[in-house]
Amino acid sequence: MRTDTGEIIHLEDYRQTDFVLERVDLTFELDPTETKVEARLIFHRREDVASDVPLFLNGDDLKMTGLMLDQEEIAAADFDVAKHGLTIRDLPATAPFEITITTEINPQANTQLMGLYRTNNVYCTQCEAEGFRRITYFPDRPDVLAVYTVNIIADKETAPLLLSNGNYLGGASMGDGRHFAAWFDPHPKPSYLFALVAGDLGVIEDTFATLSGREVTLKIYVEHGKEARATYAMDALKRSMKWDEERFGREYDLDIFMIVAVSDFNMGAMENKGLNVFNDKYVLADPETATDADYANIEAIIAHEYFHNWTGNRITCRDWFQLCLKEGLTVYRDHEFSADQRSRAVKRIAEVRHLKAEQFPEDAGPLAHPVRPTKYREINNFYTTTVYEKGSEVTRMIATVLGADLFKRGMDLYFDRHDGQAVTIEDFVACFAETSGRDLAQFSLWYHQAGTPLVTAAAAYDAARQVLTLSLEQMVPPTPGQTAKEPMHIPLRIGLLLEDGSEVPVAAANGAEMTGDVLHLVERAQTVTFDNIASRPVVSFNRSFSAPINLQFEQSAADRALIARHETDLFARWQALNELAMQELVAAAKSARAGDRIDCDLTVIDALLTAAADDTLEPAFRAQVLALPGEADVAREIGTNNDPDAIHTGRQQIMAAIAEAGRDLFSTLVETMVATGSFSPDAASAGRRALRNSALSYLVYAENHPARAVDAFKAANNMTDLSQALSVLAHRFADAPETKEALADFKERFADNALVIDKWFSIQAAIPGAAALDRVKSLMADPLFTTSNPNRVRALVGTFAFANPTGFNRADGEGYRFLAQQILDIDPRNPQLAARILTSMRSWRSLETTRAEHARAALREIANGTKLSTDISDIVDRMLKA
Ligand code: B3K
Ligand code: ZN
Repeated sequence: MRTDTGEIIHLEDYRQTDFVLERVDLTFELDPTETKVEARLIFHRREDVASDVPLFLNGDDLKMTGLMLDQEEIAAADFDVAKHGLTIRDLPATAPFEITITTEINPQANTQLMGLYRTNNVYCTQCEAEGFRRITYFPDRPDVLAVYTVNIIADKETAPLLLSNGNYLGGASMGDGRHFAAWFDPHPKPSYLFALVAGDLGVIEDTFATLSGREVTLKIYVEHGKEARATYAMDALKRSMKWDEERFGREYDLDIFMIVAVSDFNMGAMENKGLNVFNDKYVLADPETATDADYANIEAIIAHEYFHNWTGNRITCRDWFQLCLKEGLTVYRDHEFSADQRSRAVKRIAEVRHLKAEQFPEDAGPLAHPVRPTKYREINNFYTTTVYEKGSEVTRMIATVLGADLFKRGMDLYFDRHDGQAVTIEDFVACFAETSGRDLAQFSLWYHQAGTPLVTAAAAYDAARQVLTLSLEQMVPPTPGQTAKEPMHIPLRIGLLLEDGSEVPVAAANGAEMTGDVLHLVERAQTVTFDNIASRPVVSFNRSFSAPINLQFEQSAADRALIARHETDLFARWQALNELAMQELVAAAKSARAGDRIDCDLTVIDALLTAAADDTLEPAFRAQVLALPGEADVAREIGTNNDPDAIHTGRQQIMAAIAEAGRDLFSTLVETMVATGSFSPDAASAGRRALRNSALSYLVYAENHPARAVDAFKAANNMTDLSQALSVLAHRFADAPETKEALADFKERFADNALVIDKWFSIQAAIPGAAALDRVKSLMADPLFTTSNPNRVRALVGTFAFANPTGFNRADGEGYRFLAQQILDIDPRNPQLAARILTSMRSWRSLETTRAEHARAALREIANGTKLSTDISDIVDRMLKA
C-alpha cells in the first residue's frame, strides 16, 4: 500500500502484511541537517507466507547508510532501494529476525512538515498519515502495531528536553556536550502515532487522579515566556479526562500525558500516544489575545486529541479507508463533551452551521466521497469534513436510532472486544447491531453512499377525521462514481405543535416505526399518519438536526414563527428562524440580480427580533438568531448559476432592514449586555459578549457611522470585543481613516504575537468587494507575512479564498488566477497546505457561467503545472472531471 506514487489505492485490495513486526527500537542522533536514525525492527514471517516472499518497507526521501540482518550487513544482491521503499530478500522462513536500518535525514530542509522537522529551533514530528516513512524504512500502515523503545541523543544546551511516546525510562549526560533520554511505550501502536520532540521549551505541570486512583503527570510545553497562556488548555485537559471516565468509562493508561505546542503545523493537532503535538493556536490563550471562539476551539481540540487515546490509539484503523472509525467517532465524542461543558442547544447550532457550510458543499461537489471511501490517491486529501463531521453525524444517528442505553452498551462492547486492535467500520457497527438486535445493514449506507439526502415532505390535515398525513420522499443525489443510490435509514425527530404552542405527543404513527419522537424513514416514499390530532398541527421536522439531510417542506412564515416561539427543542427554534431568514436572503439575492427592489417580510423581522429580545433565552442563543446565514450559505441554498455580488447586495439590504427595525433593541442590548466583574471565558459570559457584539454591528449598520465601533475598539479589554470592533470597522468602512488608525494600532500592539497578527491578516483578507485582491497582494508584501508558517498562509490566502465570496469570486476571474499562482508556489514546499487551500474552489461549478469559466481556466493552469504533488494533482483532477 503506497500512495506517494499517485497510483489509486482500493479498499478491496486490502490484505494483511506478510511479516509481523514484533518490536521497534529507535535511536535518534539529532542534528539540524544531518540526523541519524537507527531502527532495529524484529519481524517474523506469517505462517502461511512462502519462504521466498521478500519484505517490503515504505520509505520516502531517505538516505540509507546501513542495513543489517541479525547484526550482519546485508549483501547488495539481497535488497533493492527504490524511490518509495526498500525490498529485502532471502529472509528466514520461520524464525524471528532483526533488521537494522540506518538512515540520514535533514529536519531543517523538511518544509512539508511531515516526518521529522524543525519549528522555531524545536525538533518535532508529524507522522499521520504516512510521515513515518520519511524517518526510516518501515511497514508504515496502521494495522502494523508494535511496542516502541526510543533513544534520543542531542546537544544538551539547545535541546535540554527530549520527549517521545510512553513512559520515561531514564537519561544521562554523555560527556561530549550531548545527552540522551530513553522512552518506552508499552502500548502497541501503529507508526502514525509515533512522536518525538526535542528542544528548549517552557512547561506547566499538573496532575490528574484517575478513576482507579492512579496519579498521572500532566505537562504542557510551550515556548519560554508563554507558560501562563497554557493554563486554560490544562484546565480543558483535566475536564476532558474526567468527562471520558464519567461518560464513556475510559481511563488514561500511562504515567504521563504531554502536550507540546508548536508554531509551524499543518493541521490543528495530533494525537500521538502520550505526546500530543499541537498547533499553538489551539493551546495558547489569555483574555488579551484570544477570542471566545479561540477558547472554545482550544477546549474542543484538547478534548478531541485526548479522546483519541481510546478511539484511535488503543483501537485503531485497519487501513486508511477506515479513517472515520477514529475521526468521526472522536468528533462525536468531542461534540458531546462541549455540549456538556457549555450549552447543548448552542453547541448543536454551531455544529450544524459548520456542517452545512463545509460538509454539505463538499458532498454536493466534485470532491464528494463516502464517509468510508473505497479508493484514494492521496490519503491526506481524505481528512475531510465528510470523514470528520459527517462521520460524527453518523455516529450520532446510531445513538439516535438505538437510544442512549443501547448506544452505551454498544460502545462498551466495542472497547472491550477491540482494545489493542486495528479494525474496520463493519467491526464497529457490528457491536451496535449485536447489543440492540437491530439489523443495521440499511443504516450502514450512511458510510457508503456519498451525497446529502434530500427529503421532501408534505403535510395534510383532515379535520373531520382528525388525522395528519405526512408524505415523505427521499432522494440521494448522484456523486462522483456513484450514480444510483439506495434509500437510506433516516432518523427524523419530529414535533407537532398546536396553534396555542402546546405539543401533541407523537410516539405512535401508522406507516413508520417511531421510537420516542424519532420517525424512521426507510423507504424511498413513505406515507405516515397520526390519529387523534384535535386541530391542524404545525410540523417541526428534524429536531436537533437528527439527520444530516436537506429538507424541502413548504411551510408558511407564520408556522415557522410559531415553531420559533414554542418548540421545546431550542435547536428547532433556531432552525425555524434560520429558514425564515434564508428565504428572505434568497429572494433578496434574486431581486438584486434582476435589479428589482428588495423587501424584507415583516413577519420574518418580527420573529427574529422577538427571539433576540427574549430574556428567557440565553444570550448565546439569541446571538445565534441574529447571525444570519452567510453569503456562502445563501449560494448553497440557491444551488446553481450563482452571482456572489448579487447575494452580497441582497444580504446587505436584509441586514439593513433588520438593523433599522431593531434599532431600539440593539441599543438596549449594547447597554445591558455588558460584562460584570473580571473577564471569564465561560460560555455564559461569552454568550453575553456575542449578543452585545452582534447588536453593536447592527447598530453601526443602522447609524452608518464608525463612531460606535471606534469607541468599542478603544474600550475593549479582551480580544473578542477588540477583534469584533476591528472587523466591523474594516468590513463596513474599509477606507475610513478611523479604520486605518485602528488597524495600525492593532498591528503595533500585537506585532510580536503571531497568533494575534494572524487575526490582523484574516480580518483584512475578508473585507468584501473587488478591492480585496489588491489588499491581499499588498499584505503579502508586509514584513510580517511569511510563506513558511501555515497559520499565516491560511490567515491571509486561506481566508481570502474561503471567506471572502465577493473578493475571491471577482467577475474578472483575477481572484482565481491569484489563487492558482499561490497554489503553484506553495505546493513544492508544502503540498498538504496547498491542497487544503485549493479545496476552496470545490463549488466552482455552481457559479454563473462567466465566473465558472474563469475558475475552470485557473484550475487548468494548476493542472498544467510542472511537478505537481500527488496532493494537488489528485484535488485538481477530481475538480475538473466532468
Ligand atoms: N489525526 C490528526 C490529523 C492528521 C492529519 C494528517 N494529514 C488530528 C486529529 O484528527 O485529531
Ligand atoms: Zn482526530
